[in-house]
Amino acid sequence: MASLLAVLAVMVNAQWADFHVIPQPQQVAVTTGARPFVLDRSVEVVTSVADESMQRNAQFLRQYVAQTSGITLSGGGRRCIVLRCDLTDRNPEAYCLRVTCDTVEINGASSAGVFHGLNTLRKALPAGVWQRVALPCGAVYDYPRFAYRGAHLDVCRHFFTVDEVKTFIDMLALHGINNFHWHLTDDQGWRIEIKRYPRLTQVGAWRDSTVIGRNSGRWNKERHGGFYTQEEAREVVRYAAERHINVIPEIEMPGHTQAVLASYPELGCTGGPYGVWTCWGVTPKVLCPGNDDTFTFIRNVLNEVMDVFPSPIIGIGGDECPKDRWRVCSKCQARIRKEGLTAQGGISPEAQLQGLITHFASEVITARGRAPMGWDEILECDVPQQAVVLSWRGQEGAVDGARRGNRVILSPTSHMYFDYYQSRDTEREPYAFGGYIPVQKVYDFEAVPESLSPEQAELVMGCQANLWTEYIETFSHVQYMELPRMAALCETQWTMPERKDYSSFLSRLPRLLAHYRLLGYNYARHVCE
Ligand code: TNX
Repeated sequence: MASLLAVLAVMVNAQWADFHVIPQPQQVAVTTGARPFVLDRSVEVVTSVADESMQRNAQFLRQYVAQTSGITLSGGGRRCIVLRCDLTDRNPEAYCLRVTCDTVEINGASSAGVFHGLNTLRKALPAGVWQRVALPCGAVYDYPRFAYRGAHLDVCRHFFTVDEVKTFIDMLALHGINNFHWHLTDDQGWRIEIKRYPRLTQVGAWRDSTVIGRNSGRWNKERHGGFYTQEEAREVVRYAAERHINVIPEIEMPGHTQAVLASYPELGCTGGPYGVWTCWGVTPKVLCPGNDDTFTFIRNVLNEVMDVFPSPIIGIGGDECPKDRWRVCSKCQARIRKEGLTAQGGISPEAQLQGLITHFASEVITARGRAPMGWDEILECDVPQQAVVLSWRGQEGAVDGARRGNRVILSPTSHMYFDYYQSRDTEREPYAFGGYIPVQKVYDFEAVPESLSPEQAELVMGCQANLWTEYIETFSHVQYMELPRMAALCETQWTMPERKDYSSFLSRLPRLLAHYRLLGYNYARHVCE
C-alpha cells in the first residue's frame, strides 16, 4: 500500500522523461496509464556481457544520468537498467529500448547501438537536479538512416586545443554523429606532428600575423598557431572511439599547402621563400608535382598519418588547387611530357597532373586497406574507384561521383556550411563567411539527390556539416555556429524523411537546449525568438 502511494506520488509530482528526442527515433510506443519506471539512485546498471566496450557504455550511462539529472545511480534497490548486445538487426547501429515498471532494457545490435540507446535515454531526461524521474513504459526501436553521419572542424585557420576538440567530440556524441572529419592541414597552419618532417610543426604550425576580417589589407600582428603531437592525436582517436566516433584525418594536397612550402620550400615550383599564409582564400603556392620529392613526401606523411589514425577513410583534400605555377614550371612540364599527359576531353594536362597526385595518394592509402576521401574537385579527372567524394559545390559532385560508381557524401555549401550566417540580421552576428543557413534550412536538407537511380542512391553514405574557422577564433564561437544547427543536422542524418517534421522538431528542441545549458555549451538563440 505504502509503495503504491509512493508510486502515485511520483506519477503526480515527478519529472517525466520523454522519448521523443532529437534525432527523432524511428519508432516510439508509449503505454499510457501504465506504472512508470522510477529512476532514482537505487537503480542499478548491469551489463549482460563483460566486455570492455559494454562496461564503458555502463559507465557512460551512469555519468550521463548524473550529469543531466543529478541522480547518482548506485544500485541497492530492485529496479535496474540492463545493457545487452544481442539484438538482431540488419543495421549494426540499431537498438531497442524497453521500459517496464521495474526494468529498462537497452539492447543493441552492437556496442555502438547500445551507446545510441543510452544517449536516447539521457536526452529523454529533463535536464536539472532531481531526486527521481519517471520513465513512461513502452519501447523505442531505432536505427540511423545513414551509416555516415559527419561533422568537420577546421583547426588550421584557428587552432583549438585537445580539450576543446574533445568537447567537440562530446557534442557529436550527444547528436549521434559518428564521423569526425578533422581538417588538420591548410595554408595557414599545419597541425599534426610528422616525425620525418619536423619542420611541418616547427615552422608550418605558426604564422606571424593574421589578416583582419576578409583580407582587409590590415593585419593583427599576433603570432598564432599550435599543433597536436601524435600522442595527443592518438588520445583524441581513443576518446572518440570510446564514444563510437571515427576520426578522419585530412591532409590537404596538392593545394592548400602553403604551410608545407613554408617548412620545405623545395616542394614548391619556385623553391620559395614561402611563409605560412596570413590571408584567407585560395593561394597559387601549391605542391610541385614535377618534383619526385613531393611524391615521397605524400607517401611518408600519409603512412605516418595512417599509423596514428585507424580510420577506414583518410582525407586527401584536393579542393581549390590553382594550376598557374604548374603551367610555367619546367619540372611540372617535364613531368607532363614524361607521363605523356595531353589535353583530352576538356581536361588540361595540368588537371591531369593533379589526377596523378590523387591516384598516387590513393594507392598509398588503399595499399593499407583504407579508402581516400577528397572534395569534389577530384572528379575533374579520372578518379580512383575506392575514392569517397565529398560534394561541396552543390550536389553535382555527388551525382557525378555516384554515376561513376564512387561512394559519396553530401556537404553542399547551400545547406551544410556552418561557417555561414544563421540570421539575416548580420549586423548583430559575429562576423561570418557570408551566406545564410538558418536551422530550418539545415533541417530541410535531403541528402539523396533525386536524380540518382536506386542503385546509385546506395552509394550515398550520408551527409556532413563543415565548420571552416577563418573568422572563428574561440571555441565558444565554434559552439555558437554549431548549435543548434547540429541538432537539425543530426535529424537529417538519422531520421527517415517521412518521420521528419520541422514543427515537431521545434517542439522537441527546448529539452535539448536545456541539456546544452547544463553542459555549458554556447548556442545560438534565433530559433527561440
Ligand atoms: C572553401 S569547402 C574551402 C575552404 C574555405 C571555405 C569557406 C572547401 C573544400 N574549401 O578552404 O575555408 O570555402 O567556406
